[in-house]
Amino acid sequence: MSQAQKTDYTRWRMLDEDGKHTWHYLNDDEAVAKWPQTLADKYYLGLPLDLPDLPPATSPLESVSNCLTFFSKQQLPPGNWGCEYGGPMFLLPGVVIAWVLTDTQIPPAYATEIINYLVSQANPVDGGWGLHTEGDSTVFGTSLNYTVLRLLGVEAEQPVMIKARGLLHRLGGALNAPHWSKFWLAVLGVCDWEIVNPVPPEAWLLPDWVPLAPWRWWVHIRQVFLPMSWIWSKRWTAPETDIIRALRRELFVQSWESIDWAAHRNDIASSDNYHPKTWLLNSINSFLADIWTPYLRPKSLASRAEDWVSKLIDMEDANSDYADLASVNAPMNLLVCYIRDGPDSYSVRRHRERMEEFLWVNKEGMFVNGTNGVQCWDTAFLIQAVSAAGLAEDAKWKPMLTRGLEFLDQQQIRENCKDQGVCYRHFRKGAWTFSNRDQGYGVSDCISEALKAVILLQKEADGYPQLLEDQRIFDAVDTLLTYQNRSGGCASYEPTRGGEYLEMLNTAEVFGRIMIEYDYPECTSAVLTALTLFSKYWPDYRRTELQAFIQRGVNYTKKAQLPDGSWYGSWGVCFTYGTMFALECLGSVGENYANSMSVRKGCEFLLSKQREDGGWSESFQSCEQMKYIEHPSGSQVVQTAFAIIALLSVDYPNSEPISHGIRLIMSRQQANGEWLQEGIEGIFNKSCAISYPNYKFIFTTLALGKFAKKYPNFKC
Ligand code: LAN
Repeated sequence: MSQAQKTDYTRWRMLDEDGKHTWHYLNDDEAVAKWPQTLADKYYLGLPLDLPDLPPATSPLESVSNCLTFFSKQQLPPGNWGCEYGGPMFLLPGVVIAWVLTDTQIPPAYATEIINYLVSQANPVDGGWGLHTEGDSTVFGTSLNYTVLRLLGVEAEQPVMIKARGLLHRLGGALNAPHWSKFWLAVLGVCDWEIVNPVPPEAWLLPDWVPLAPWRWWVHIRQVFLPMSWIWSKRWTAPETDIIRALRRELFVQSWESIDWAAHRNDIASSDNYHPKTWLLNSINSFLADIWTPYLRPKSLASRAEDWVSKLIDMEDANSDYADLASVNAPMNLLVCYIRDGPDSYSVRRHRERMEEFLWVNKEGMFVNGTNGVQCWDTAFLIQAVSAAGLAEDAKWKPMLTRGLEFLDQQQIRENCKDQGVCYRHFRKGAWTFSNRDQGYGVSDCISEALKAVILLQKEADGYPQLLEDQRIFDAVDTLLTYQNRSGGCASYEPTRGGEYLEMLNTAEVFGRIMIEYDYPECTSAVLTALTLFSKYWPDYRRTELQAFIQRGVNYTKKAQLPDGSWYGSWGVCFTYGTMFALECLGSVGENYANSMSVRKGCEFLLSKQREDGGWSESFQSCEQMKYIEHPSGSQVVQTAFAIIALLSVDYPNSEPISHGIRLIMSRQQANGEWLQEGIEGIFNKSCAISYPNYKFIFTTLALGKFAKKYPNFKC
C-alpha cells in the first residue's frame, strides 16, 4: 500500500442517527446518487462549500446573524452539531490494534485515510509523533503510530517509516516507551509481558475502605485499568505473524532476542516522562513484579480477581450499550470480549459497531476522536449563545433552536445505572453527557450547560414546546446536587473519592492529575450558574440546599483564585478559559466589578493580558506549564471571546477594551459568516491538547451577543 493514495472525498458521508455519528464511504455510484453529500459533510472534509458572500456585518448583532447563517446549515438532522474531536495521538493506535487483534475487517477506505492522517501528522522535522498533534515527538506517539502504519500495510522502507524509525531509535527505541505503549506492544507480542509494569486485577478485591481502592480513582483511569488488568493477568498475546516479527526488528535499538525485558520495565524517554513514577509506585511495582506475581500470587485469587473485573467490564458495556466511556477503554473492552467470548459473540459484534462512532474524517484523513462526539456540549452552548444575543424569539432562528431543544430532550438520561453501587457508578438520572445518551456518563458541567439551555428556551423565551416536564428538570437538579465536594467545588464525572496522594500511583507517566477527581472552577461555575437560573423559575425547590450549595460554591471559587487574579482552566486553554467561568459564576450571584474584590482582580488580570490589536492569545502550553503563555501566532478569536464574556458577565464598566476585542473578532469573520480554525482550544490531564472546533462559532456568538445586548447602539 502506498501512502500517496487518497480516497475520493466526494464519497464520504457522516450519518447522525439520534446523536450517534458514523462515517461511510460509498463505493457504489447508485448509493452516491441516493445519498447526497451534505454541507456539513463537506465542511468536515474540507471540501469547497461554495456559499454566497453575506452582506458585511456592521454591528455585533449582524456578525452573530452571519455566523448563524453559516452555522445553522451545519445543524444535523437530530438537532445537534458535529465536529472532529482530535488532538490526542494515542487513541487511533488502540482502535487499530484492537481491530487487528480481533480479526475485524478494516475497510480499505479507512486504511487509506488512516495512513494519510498519520503521514500528515508526522513531525516535519524529525518524522515522529507526539502525545498530541501540537506536541513534540515522543516514544509513546512514535512507537504506537509507527506500529499502526505497519499493521495497515505500509512498507518499512517507505521514507516516512525510515524517518520515524530513525527518530524512535534516537529516543532509545520502544524499550523507552511509557506504560500504555508497552501494554499494547506486549499484547501484540512485539514486547514480552515482562516489560509491562504490573496491572493487578487483585486491586479490585481490596475492601472499599482502603484508601487506595480503585473505586476512588478518576473514572477514566479506573475504566482503563479494568480491561488492562484482565488482559495483563492472562498475559494474552496475539499469534505471531510476519508483521509482528518485523516490528520486533524495527522498534528496538538492540537485537530482540538479546533483550532482558524485566530490566527495562521502568525505562522511559525524557520526552515522555511528564509525570515520573514515584518511589512508592516503583516499590509497589517491584514487589508485584518480582515477588508477588512469580512466587506468592495464589491462582485462585488471580482467577477470583479476573472474574470480578470481567463482571465490572460487562457492567460498563451494559450501561453504555457497548459504547463505553471513551476511546481508550472501548478497544480494550472489545479485546477482552474477543478473548473471553469468542470472535463471533454478540459482545464482540456490538463492540465493533460502536467503535465506529469514535472515527472521524477530515481533510487530512481518518482518525479517532477523544470521545464519541461533542454533541450535547456544543448544542447546549449554542442555544445559550443565541439566547444571550436576545435572538431566541427571532423567527429566523427559532426552528434551529427548537431542534436543538428536541435533541437535548432526546439525550437526557432517564435512569440511574442498574446496580450503580455494585459497579461504583454515580447517579445519572436526569443527567446529560458530553456526547450522547448512550455513552451514559453524566458530567457536572455537561448536565449544567444542557439544563441552562433547556430552561432558557422553555422558560425564558416564548413560544417553545415544553418538552421536558418539571419532574425531568428536578431530576437533573437532584443529580447536580450530589456533585459538590466538601471544599464547595465540583469535579467532573463524580465527586472526589480519594486523596491527592493517589497521584503517587499514577502509572501512566505521560499525564498529570489523572488519578482522582479534582475541584474544577469551570465545573463549579457551570453548576452554580445552572442552579441560579433554575431557582429563578422554581424558587421553592429544595431551596435551603440550593442556597447552601451556591454559597459554598462561591466560597470555593474565591479560594481557587490565583494571586495574579486568574483561575487555572483544566479543560480549555487556559487561564482565560478558567477566568471566564469563574467570573461568570461570581456574576451570576450578583458580584461585579463595583462590589467585589475578587471580580476586580479577575478583570485586571484579563486586561493585563489584552494585546495591542484588542485580542487575547494563549497557548495550550499554559496548561502544561501552569503559567500564562501567549500563542505564537498572536491573538486568537476564541480566547478573545472568553475574555469578553468574562468582562461582560461582571459588568466591567469601561466599554473601550471590550469593544476593541469585539472589533478583532469581527475583523476575522469570513464573508460566508464563518471563522477559520486557529490554535487548539482544549486540554486534559495537563499535558494533552484536544480540539473544540465549534468554539470559534459558539463563544464568538456568545461574546458578540452579550456585547450587543449591553451596547445596542455600537457600530463598527
Ligand atoms: C473530556 C471532554 C469534555 C470535558 C469537559 C466537559 C469540557 C470538562 O469540563 C469536564 C471533563 C470532560 C468531560 C472530559 C474529560 C476527559 C476526556 C474524556 C475529555 C478531555 C475528552 C477526552 C478525555 C479522555 C480522558 C481521553 C482518554 C485519555 C485517558 C487519559 C483515559
